[in-house]
Amino acid sequence: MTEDTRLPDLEPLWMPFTANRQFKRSPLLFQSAEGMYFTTTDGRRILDGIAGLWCVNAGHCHPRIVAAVQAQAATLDYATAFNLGHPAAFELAGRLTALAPAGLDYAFFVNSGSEAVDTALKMALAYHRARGEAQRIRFIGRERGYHGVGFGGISVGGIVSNRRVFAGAMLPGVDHLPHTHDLARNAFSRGLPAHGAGLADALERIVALHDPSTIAAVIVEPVAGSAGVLPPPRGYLERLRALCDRYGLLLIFDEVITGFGRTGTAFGAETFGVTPDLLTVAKGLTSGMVPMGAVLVDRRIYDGVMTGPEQVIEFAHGYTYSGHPLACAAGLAALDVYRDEGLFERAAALAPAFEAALHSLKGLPHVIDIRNVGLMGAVELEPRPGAPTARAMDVFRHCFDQGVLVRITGETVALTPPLVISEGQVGQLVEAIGRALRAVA
Ligand code: PXG
Repeated sequence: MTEDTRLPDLEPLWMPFTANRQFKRSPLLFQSAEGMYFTTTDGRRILDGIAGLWCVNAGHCHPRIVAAVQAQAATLDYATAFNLGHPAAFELAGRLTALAPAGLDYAFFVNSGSEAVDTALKMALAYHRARGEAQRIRFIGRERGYHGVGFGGISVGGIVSNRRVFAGAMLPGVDHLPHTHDLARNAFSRGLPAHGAGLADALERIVALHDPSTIAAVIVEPVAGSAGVLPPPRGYLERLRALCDRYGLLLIFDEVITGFGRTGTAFGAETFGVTPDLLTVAKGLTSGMVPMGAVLVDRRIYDGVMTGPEQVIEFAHGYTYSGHPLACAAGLAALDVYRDEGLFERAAALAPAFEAALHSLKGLPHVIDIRNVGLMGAVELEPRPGAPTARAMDVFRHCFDQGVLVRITGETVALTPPLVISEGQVGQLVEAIGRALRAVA
């Protein structure tokens, strides 16, 4: 229990993905935010190295997004998206599909990345069934994949600790590709690693094992995010695409993290030149201002599902808050900001300096790998013997004490700053990590 009387009682909140008891003994709370900075309840300014949680791509409290949400809240607070609607939802769908790779011509709105993933999986089943291939019910995910926390998402996901407790209750018929993390061959790669395209060929073995005609879709993150920033080996995504085409499987890219400029273009699909059949987004869609996700869908899939009598619902799926007016207002304003401030181009322009700064940490104590693509970066540490993740947690705390927020996933320190970051601030982030690494050695 906290003794700071300025804070409310912390006990009643069951915190997500948090060691609750430890946190409540030494809480860290934010009071406000602006641009690249948070301010804590005890008045410290913290440079945000992780865009909130890979989402605030336009920087905190961007005035244009704030104004759009405020105006929307005072005009139309809520409108159901079932059999009714409001113009902003249709407008945002048009803006998103225009931004997406050619062919992804439809958008379905949800409220989170987890919902986007489960929606995409259901769309794959609906599409195959509508084509008379109802036996295609299996999904293939990937080890170390993170696809949110719905039952679909944890089933295709490959983060062991997120699955363990629920292992008996997941979707049946799911298999996993091997992950692409290969320290022996790829450590300290700059950008996409050279080795590992052949790991995609495991799909051929998995497909043969289960009979290709039972598989609905393959889902991967173009760059695995939560598993510690694992950029795809050169040629890997192309091979996955070719194999999916060969066996009639849909390819889903989960771009909840890689969407909206993170890799230097609108989507990882564009950066890596591989177009999926379904593409999930969330986070940066509203620059984190209002919860919202979406599935961007190939025209073939939409057309395939639009069958049967016209008065009958074609896809029995949706959420009370699908296309919520506040989320749509935030999404439209965020897309305006990304365009008018050239933030995707800015991310691409800054990426070489980001890469150079990050790789300057090579040689510091216990650094066993450094990875980067666009404005995503990771420094992997050697685990402390007998105390897994403890070293990385110490780095987190040292950085925070220096006024810098980084993200720890396992033994990896991740950086994924707002796209408005300056080169000087990139330097500050990396210097703080460097000092922390020396201090915790
Ligand atoms: N897919 C991907 C690729 C994600 O990264 C989700 C789906 C789920 O989104 P929601 O909105 O349901 O949380 C995510 C979420 C981390 C971290 O630090 C990353 C996420 C969530 C929490 C922590 O790595 N990504």
